[in-house]
Amino acid sequence: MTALLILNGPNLNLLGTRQPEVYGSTTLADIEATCRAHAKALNLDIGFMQSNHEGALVDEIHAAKGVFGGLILNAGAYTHTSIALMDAIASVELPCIELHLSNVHAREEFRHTSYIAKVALGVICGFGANGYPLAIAAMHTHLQATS
Ligand code: DHK
Repeated sequence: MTALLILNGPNLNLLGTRQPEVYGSTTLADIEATCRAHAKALNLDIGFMQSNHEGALVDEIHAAKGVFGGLILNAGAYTHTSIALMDAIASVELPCIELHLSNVHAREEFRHTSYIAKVALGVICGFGANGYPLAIAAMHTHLQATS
């Protein structure tokens, strides 16, 4: 299946104006456009969504099964708290890349814990908006290798 779902969690709708010194000045709409261009070049279909609500993200992960071959998830602060998201990813058995704009390991201690990493193929963080195309490339390579 050559489609992947890019999910964005709480406060990522504010990218562009939210703490630009941490998250950069690229908006989520800009990131989506970049993702779509990169995916098209790789002949991949993508879904792209953002929600501030944990349950909505869980619902999207459930709905991804059978539709998408992989997930790229920037769960925002839910990364550090959400057993529900971890369980959802484990339940659908889709490969998942955990993504962050900032280098969470160079930040506060509470950002060093990730429930998502426990069920993720790998983690990309610290490369700003460029992490999204990096994650698409990594998932593309993984899906090709496993199909
Ligand atoms: C985004 C958030 O909203 C934070 O809660 C995470 C992540 C880091 C990011 O860097 O993309 O701790």
